[in-house]
Amino acid sequence: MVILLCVVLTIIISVVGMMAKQSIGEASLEKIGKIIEICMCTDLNDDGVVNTDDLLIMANAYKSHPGHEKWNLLADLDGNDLINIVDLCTVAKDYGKTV
Ligand SMILES: [Ca+2]
Ligand SMILES: [Ca+2]
Repeated sequence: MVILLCVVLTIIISVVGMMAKQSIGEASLEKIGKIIEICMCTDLNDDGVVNTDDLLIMANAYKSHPGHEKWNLLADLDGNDLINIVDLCTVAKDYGKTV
């Protein structure tokens, strides 16, 4: 579900980007794309920064699946119904990024 949302957002960003290139600069479009990517995916607590709080959310849900008491849909970044190393590495990759 999260992956589908990210894909849809990526498509929207691409379309909007093509339409908006004439009115705003290339650097601004890149920044907007990064903001949306961070907001929707790896900034799990939506506080504007990817940091240890997000990693803690991931750690609390680690090895969980739908129906498990620690399941957290937000932490399943690749949408495979399992919180695992792939999801953890995705957050780690963005560590320190801010909106
Ligand atoms: Ca965060
Ligand atoms: Ca996953």
